[in-house]
Amino acid sequence: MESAAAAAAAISRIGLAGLAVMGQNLALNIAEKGFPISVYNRTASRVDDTLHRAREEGGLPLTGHYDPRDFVLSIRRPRSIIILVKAGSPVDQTIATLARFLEPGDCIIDGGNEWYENTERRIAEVSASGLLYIGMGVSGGEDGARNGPSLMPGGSFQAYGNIQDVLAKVAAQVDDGPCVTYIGEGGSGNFVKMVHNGIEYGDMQLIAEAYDVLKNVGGLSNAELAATFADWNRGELESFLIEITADIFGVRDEFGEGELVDKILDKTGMKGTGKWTVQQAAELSIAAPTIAASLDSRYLSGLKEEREEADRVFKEVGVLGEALGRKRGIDKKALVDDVRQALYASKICSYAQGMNLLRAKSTEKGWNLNLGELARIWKGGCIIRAVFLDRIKKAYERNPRLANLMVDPEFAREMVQRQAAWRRVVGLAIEAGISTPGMSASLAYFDTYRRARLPANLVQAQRDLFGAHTYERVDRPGSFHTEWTKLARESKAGAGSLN
Ligand code: NBP
Repeated sequence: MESAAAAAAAISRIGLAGLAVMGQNLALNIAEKGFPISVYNRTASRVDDTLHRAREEGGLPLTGHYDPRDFVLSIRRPRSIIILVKAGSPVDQTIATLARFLEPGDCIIDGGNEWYENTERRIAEVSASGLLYIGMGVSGGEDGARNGPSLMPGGSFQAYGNIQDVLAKVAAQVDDGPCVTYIGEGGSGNFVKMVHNGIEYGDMQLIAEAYDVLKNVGGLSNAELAATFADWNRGELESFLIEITADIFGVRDEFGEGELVDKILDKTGMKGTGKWTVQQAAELSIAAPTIAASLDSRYLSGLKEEREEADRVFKEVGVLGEALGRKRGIDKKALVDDVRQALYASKICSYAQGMNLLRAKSTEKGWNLNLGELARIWKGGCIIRAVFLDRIKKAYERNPRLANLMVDPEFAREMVQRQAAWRRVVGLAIEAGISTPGMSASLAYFDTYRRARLPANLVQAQRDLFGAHTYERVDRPGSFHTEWTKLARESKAGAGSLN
């Protein structure tokens, strides 16, 4: 009955279809900001839940609809409808359900974690009926959706203009504005969200490694870890992920002794955006070793039973010698300080990789992405929000053509200041048999990128020897090929052996 009245009056400013965790919370956020909203969901009970919450929260301007036609007709034209359903075919099905009632100039905004090419396909499909389309990354989980997410809308600029006022109000607010900006054409909004998630994988892995080293090399207790992360959150590492990590160490287990974190099975789940990021990095020939290491770590974590068996096998053959495990007489305070610095330097490398991936894709697709502006809209609302992002924003403002974040003069200085601590932590972990794939990958990335000469000359020589792939020389132009084997035989015949 609520829906019939709304349909007749067509009063809603915007519509939202898909009322699971994200949709329900974003709808309440939009309503709370004073924009009358119509909501719809395939299963009616979620509409009821949302209406119930809107009433409980003081009568927010939200109308629920059980029929897609009523839902569409209840929205003021040109209509803007956000879809927040499971990515993939549910999005196509939802579009098909709603498109029958939409009119030229109306816009569909998919807020899911969608593969960017699906968005580009849909842009082309709906344009045949005069409909506009936006693929919008939404980050911040349930809490972000309800209280202010980071929003990454890409696609129709005209459609963005129609909802700019709504997005600016519902997004998280930081010192330099709302955490939303028009990202670019096509599927750029989804692509940027995907890389955001890849960077998030990297951040979480680096934090987990810091925890591993502090706990298993330094012997820190959960209480000490909670205090350490809380302290780090007051400095250069201040961020949502560091803050929640501090909180996690303080939560007691309700079923037994100790803290809950120790009772959690060490198997990390994933939904695919990290894998897509690594696949895209490979497609575009962009090195993203820290993000790739975080993905590999999730895969290896999944092999719980195999790891338990390997633990048994290697213990039996005596791998756990004196050198491995906790160090005796370690200076905890010094270790904590070193790990903080290693984490910060590793994080710079990881963001450099994500940003370079975004730039490469932007060049390929002509998206004209503004990297500084992307860093700005990630400062609030999203999972990777951090004080540090303001520094990244400024680095790209100083030099929009910056080849790599690491060579920004400020970041370069910070990395050099931290490199001794960084090397100590990675070295200590290697010696103790504690794997730090993210920190090690970041350090190797730094050490590879900063060297004017690499051993790639030898690889080129090998390629030329077995495949006649040719090589260039450092001292003259052109492409060269050498009869390596023949010359090597000749020189061997005339030379003595090494002894
Ligand atoms: P889910 O990804 O769990 O999807 C559930 C929603 O999809 C329900 O509304 C469900 O309707 C609807 N749906 C499905 Br499943 N199949 C459908 C179909 N064939 N036709 C119509 N509707 C269908 O919801 P979520 O966790 O709220 O996430 C929504 C999107 O936001 C996803 O793309 C997700 O990746 C992304 N995201 C999630 C988070 C997060 O923290 N959860 C964060 C950022 C982005 P029903 O009620 O009728 O089954």
